[in-house]
Amino acid sequence: MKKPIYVINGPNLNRLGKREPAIYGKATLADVEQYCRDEAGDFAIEFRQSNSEAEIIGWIHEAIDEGSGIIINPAAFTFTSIAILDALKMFEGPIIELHISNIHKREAYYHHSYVSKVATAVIAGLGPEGYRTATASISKLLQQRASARAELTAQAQSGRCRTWQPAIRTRDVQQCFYVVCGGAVPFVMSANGMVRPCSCPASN
Ligand code: DHK
Repeated sequence: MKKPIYVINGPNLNRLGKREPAIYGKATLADVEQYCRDEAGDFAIEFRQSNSEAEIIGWIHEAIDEGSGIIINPAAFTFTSIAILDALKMFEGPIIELHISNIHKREAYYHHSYVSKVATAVIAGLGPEGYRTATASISKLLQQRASARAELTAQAQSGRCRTWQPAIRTRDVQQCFYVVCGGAVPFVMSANGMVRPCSCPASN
């Protein structure tokens, strides 16, 4: 069973649709939730919104154990919360930071994001449609990672990766996949069957 994608929304987004429609559009939070469900393919969606920093951190912790990917619109906490950054650092899957408005075109206090330090990607300025783009992108990324891991496991089990010791093989595949490379397909199979990870020191 595939783990769900968590879509976490920060403060004031419960007022979406009524809140500054010139900036945030007329779509409601329920509308953008449906956009995510429309684009999620065979991934389930855990869609949450809170005006509480502690509650958002609790959901990130939940996603660490139960989730495959995180889409987060931290709203104003983007620019204030090291606590949310620290929580996201513990998440091993892809993280997409999402903003309805283009924060870089707005007031200076919207320019420095703590979350961007740990995000796999940042989407800003596409309006409520950004939720569709983020969901389609993260589910594609997760599928790519799953097929890369399946390919690597097949290679490892087929014994073609002569450079990997069985014990190391399992650990390094896991480690490289999440920590070092973080890309969709982190490894290249060379002609002699050797698996050459990007720049993973563990592979040497
Ligand atoms: C939402 C907010 O609430 C603001 O604090 C951010 C973000 C922008 C958005 O564009 O989705 O600055």
